[in-house]
Amino acid sequence: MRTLYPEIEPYTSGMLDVGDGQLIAWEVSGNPDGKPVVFPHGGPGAAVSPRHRRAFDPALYRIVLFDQRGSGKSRPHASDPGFDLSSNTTWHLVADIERLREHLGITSWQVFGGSWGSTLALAYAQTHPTRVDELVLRGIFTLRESELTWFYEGAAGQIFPEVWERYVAQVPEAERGSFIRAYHRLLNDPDPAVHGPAAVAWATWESTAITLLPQPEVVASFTDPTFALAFARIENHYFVNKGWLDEGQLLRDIHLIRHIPAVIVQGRYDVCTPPVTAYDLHKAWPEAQFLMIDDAGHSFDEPGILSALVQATDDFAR
Ligand code: STX
Repeated sequence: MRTLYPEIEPYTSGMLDVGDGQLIAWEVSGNPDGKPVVFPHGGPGAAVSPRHRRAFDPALYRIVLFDQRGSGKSRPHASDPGFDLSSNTTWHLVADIERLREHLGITSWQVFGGSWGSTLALAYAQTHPTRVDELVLRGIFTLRESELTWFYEGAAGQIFPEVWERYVAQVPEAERGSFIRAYHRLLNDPDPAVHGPAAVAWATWESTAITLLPQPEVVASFTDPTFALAFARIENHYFVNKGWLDEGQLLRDIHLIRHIPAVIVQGRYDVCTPPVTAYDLHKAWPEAQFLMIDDAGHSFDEPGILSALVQATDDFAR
């Protein structure tokens, strides 16, 4: 089993102005002359963490982490009162990654994304295929209707009924026809007594269901009220808008990137983004290495997932 590389600090960092009043927080760690890799984080609306640097050999990689618009250390933050989500779409994020690449003087790079990060990695690669050296994709999510319905409208609630019940309890009975819709109203209500508990319930549901075994410290970190509000608002905004993607678009357009070396890592017991999507991607893209981890859930930190990811980054660097 492979594990994370030792802790490292960034050797440079900054805030990139991407327009629309948005500043994107970025950092670079590892070897300045190493192989470039960029890490689109999950959610959308989560953030990068120092642990993410450690999926890459710091002697071999130039590791670029950034927080997407409205998330993490980027500013303004989606928890700010009156935050405007209108310039926050999949295609704005794709353009931001290009802007960051140019800002750092990188010709092309590996793209390493899990969960929503896999969605964004696929969208970026299909838009700018010449800029992508390899793809490492984990916990595949393509934002199809069936994927949203599974996790946010009730089916997955049968696996974690006691947590699902708390997600449902936030929504008045008359609005339970679509929880994504109902949460859109709650999360964007200006009253903190309305949006606050809704955000925590949304983030509790998702963070509980992403690990194979209970991880109270994971739930605690993702239900911090400020983190939860940005995470829930941004995710819900993307889901109400179907990610600004045609249904099935990212699988339909695999032909644009089939020549790029890729690894797909999927946990068998991933309740958040269940294996069917990774399997659909594998069928559309048989050239990509497909690894089903039989004893893992969704999270980056599942031991079997992490081992496969580190092995993949090592293999691509050597
Ligand atoms: N959302 C899946 C996703 O990207 C559909 C995701 N879920 N939880 C996370 O990311 C964090 C662990 C990063 C909070």
